[in-house]
Amino acid sequence: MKDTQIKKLIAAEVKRQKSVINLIASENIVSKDVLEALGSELTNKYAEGYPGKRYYGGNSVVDKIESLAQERALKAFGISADEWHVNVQPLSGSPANVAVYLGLVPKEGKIMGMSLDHGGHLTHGHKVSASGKFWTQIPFGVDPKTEVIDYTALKEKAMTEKPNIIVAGFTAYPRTVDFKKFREIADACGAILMVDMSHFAGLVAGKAYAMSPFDYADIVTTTVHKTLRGPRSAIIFARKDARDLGKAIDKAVFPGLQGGPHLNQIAAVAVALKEASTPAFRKYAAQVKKNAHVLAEELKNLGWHIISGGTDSHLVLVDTWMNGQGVSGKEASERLEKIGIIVNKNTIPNETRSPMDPSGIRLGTAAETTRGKKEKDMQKIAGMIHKALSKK
Ligand code: DSN
Repeated sequence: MKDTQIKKLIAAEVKRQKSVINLIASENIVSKDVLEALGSELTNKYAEGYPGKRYYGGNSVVDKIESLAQERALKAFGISADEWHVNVQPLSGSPANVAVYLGLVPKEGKIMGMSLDHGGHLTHGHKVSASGKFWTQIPFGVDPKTEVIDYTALKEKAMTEKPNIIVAGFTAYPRTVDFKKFREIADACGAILMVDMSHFAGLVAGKAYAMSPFDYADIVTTTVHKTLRGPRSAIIFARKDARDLGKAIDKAVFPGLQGGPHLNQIAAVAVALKEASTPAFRKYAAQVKKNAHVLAEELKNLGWHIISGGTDSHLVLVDTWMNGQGVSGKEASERLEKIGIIVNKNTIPNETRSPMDPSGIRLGTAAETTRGKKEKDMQKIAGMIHKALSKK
């Protein structure tokens, strides 16, 4: 690279990444093949439209790439083109979710999504996101005692509010989401059921998540760069039936929200999806979950409040503040960074502090499991976390 400034900064970031224990639940470490596709000449191509229906010439190769990414997306999740439509163009998770609302929820309609401080995502209808500015969020949350989703309260609210769409999914909820219950509630109130599986998509592909959202949802969205271990990107799946949801989604992605697809990114998605369809990936997904379980149990045994009492996924939410007996999430994250452990501060259910200095931290095992870490390593890491957070 001739640009020595950027070259040096990339080298510095690679060095930083290699020198830390990465417990950011939404990050991972992609393969060299994924990087190669991302850095390819495919970035030079404009191809507004979809395979076979483009607004530019010269698409003989990129049409094949996009179609292959679609086929591999179906294969990775064990579903078929007879039942599911796939759009691989969303640039990332937030535009993917907003495209779903743009396509399927009328102006000023209602999005029922988990509150941010209970583990939901900004694009599940929070007021600072486009999803909460153009549509109205009907929030749901967790039971204050068990810290797991309160399905009874959710159903009551859904029946009263009659949302247009219900979003099952999270960024900071460690437990299995019961898609069957969500389906029953969506049917009872007449809503579309969307699952945002961004965080646990790798566990679904690797058959390590307790349920498959594809057995219940109308729409499934996912980012590709978390447990699925691909490039920063997203995919929308729409169930094929008389409603033709896929057609509305395609129109919402382009021309509704985006311009030309990023074909280098789509090629990298295809590479990652092929990797996620292998027996090795299945082993990886199982290990991600085992590692998170050990991390949660160890920290719990060391006296920390683990939200919901544990985890069923790659994610552990730790209350570090513990009503003033511990340290805030910001302080915890800073102390951990000093000893080379990278986490993110996070709100916890019924948060009493501010999002910039909340009560907890979120941990995830996807990246360190890619590096080959096992249960024993997690015990050691839990000890390091405990020591750093207990210092007076
Ligand atoms: N910011 C991502 C996460 O960390 O969960 C979701 O967009």
